[in-house]
Amino acid sequence: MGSVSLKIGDGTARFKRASFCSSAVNILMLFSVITTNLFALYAFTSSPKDHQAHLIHNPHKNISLISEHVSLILREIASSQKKLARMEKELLGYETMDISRPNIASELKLFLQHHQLPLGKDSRTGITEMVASVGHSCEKSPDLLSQYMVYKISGPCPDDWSLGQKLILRGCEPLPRRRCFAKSVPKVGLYRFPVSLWKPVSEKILTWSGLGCKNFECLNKKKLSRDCDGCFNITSGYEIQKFVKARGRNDFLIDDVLALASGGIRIGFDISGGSGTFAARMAERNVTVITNTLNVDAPFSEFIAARGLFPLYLSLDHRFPFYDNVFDLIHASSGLDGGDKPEELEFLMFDIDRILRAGGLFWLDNFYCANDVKKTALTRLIERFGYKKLKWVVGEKVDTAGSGKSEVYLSAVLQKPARV
Ligand SMILES: *[C@@H]1O[C@H](CO)[C@@H](O)[C@H](O)[C@H]1NC(C)=O
Ligand SMILES: *[C@@H]1O[C@H](CO)[C@@H](O)[C@H](O)[C@H]1NC(C)=O
Ligand SMILES: CC(=O)N[C@H]1CO[C@H](CO)[C@@H](O)[C@@H]1O
Repeated sequence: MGSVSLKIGDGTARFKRASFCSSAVNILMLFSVITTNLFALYAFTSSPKDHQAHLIHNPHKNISLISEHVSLILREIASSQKKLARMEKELLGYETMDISRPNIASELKLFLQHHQLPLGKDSRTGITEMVASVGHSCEKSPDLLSQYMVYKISGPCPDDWSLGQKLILRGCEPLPRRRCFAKSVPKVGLYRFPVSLWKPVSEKILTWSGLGCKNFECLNKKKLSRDCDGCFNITSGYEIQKFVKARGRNDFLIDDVLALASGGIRIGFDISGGSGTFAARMAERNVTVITNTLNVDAPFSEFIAARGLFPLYLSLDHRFPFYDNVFDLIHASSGLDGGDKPEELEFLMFDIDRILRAGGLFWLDNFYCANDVKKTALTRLIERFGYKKLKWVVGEKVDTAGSGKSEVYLSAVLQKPARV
C-alpha cells in the first residue's frame, strides 16, 4: 500500500465547481454505461460464424469460450470504473496523497496509514480498519503539513499553533493528530464564574506568539473585524453595551429576543462571536452559549475561555460538530459571510438549519450586505427555508471608521418551522 487516499474523514470539500463536476461525472457515467453495454453486445454477437456453429453443436464443451468473454467484459468494466474515478478526482481538483514521496514527515505517514482492527471486522460498525481523519485539502499544502508533523515524539510541540491555523484556513481540516505536548500556559488569576464574565483578562495568561499584536493596547486600537472593534475591552467602551443597549434599529436587545421565544431558550451557538460577549450576556440569563471562533489576528479562544465561556475552535468550512435539532438559538453576524461564493453561505445555512431545533430562533445580527444584489440573494436564500420572520430590519449605517459611505445591514430574528 504505497499511497493512502485523503478522500476520507469529513474533510472540507470546496464546492465551487461541484455542480459542474457532478453533471460532468453524470455524463461520463452514462457514457461508460452505454459503451460497456455496447461492448457486451459486441462480445456476444460478433463471434465468427464457425464459432457459433461450433457452439451450437457443442454447447457443453465450449463453456470456456463464454467465460473468457465474460472475464474480458468484467475487466473492461473495472478499467472504465478506474478511469472514471481518476477523471472525477481531476475534476474535483484533489488527488490522492502519495505518502511514499520524499520529504513527507514519518509521523504523517504513520498517522495516515490505515490500521487493521486486531480482531478483523467490528460487528457493530462493520469497519475492518481504522482510518485517520484529515481534511482532503491538506493535500494542497504538503509542505506546510509535513512541517507541522515534524516534532519530537513525546517531547514539547513546536510553538506553531499559527501554522496549524494556517492549514485550517486553507481547508486542511481536520488536522492530523500529533504525539507531542502543546505548550502549557499557566492560567493564574482566573476569577470564579460569573464574576469572570466581565473581569479584565491578564495578558500573561494568553499566547501571543504568531500574532501581530502582543498586548491588549495594540488589539484595542485595531478594528479586527466588523464584529470586533475594540471587543477585547470588556470594562468600558461599546463592548459592554452590546446586546443590552441599542445604537440603532438594527441592534436587537437580548431580552426582547428572548421574550419572542416564549421560553425554552436554554442552549445556543454563536457563530464568529468575537470575544464572547454574546455568550456572557446570555450566561447572565442562564442560557449556555458556545462561541465559535478561530484565532485570526487575536487570541480569541483563550480570552473567551478566561471569561468562563466555551470557545469552539473551528472554521466555518467545517460541518458543525453537533447533532441535528439540538440548539434553541443560533446567533450570527457578518462573520457568516463566505465572501463572493454564494454556495458557501448556502451550505452553511443548511448546516445551521440542521442543528437548530424546530421552534428555535436564528438571530442574524447586523449582517453586512456589500450591495443590493447581495441583500436580495441573502433574502431569497433565507426565505427558501420557510422561517417565520419575527423581526426583519434592513438598515443603513455610515461606515464611520472607513470610507464614510453608507452601508446596508440586515438584522432578523427567524423561527424555524416544524417540517414534517
Ligand atoms: C477601554 O475603552 C475605554 C474607553 O474607550 C478606554 O478609556 C480604556 O483605556 C480602554 N481599555 C483598554 C484596556 O484598552
Ligand atoms: C439564573 O439562575 C439562578 C439560579 O437558579 C437564579 O437565581 C437566577 O434568578 C437566574 N437568572 C435569571 C435571569 O433567570
Ligand atoms: C471442444 C471445442 O470445440 N473447444 C473449442 C472451444 O473454443 C476454443 C477457443 O476458441 C477452442 O480452442 C476449442 O477447440
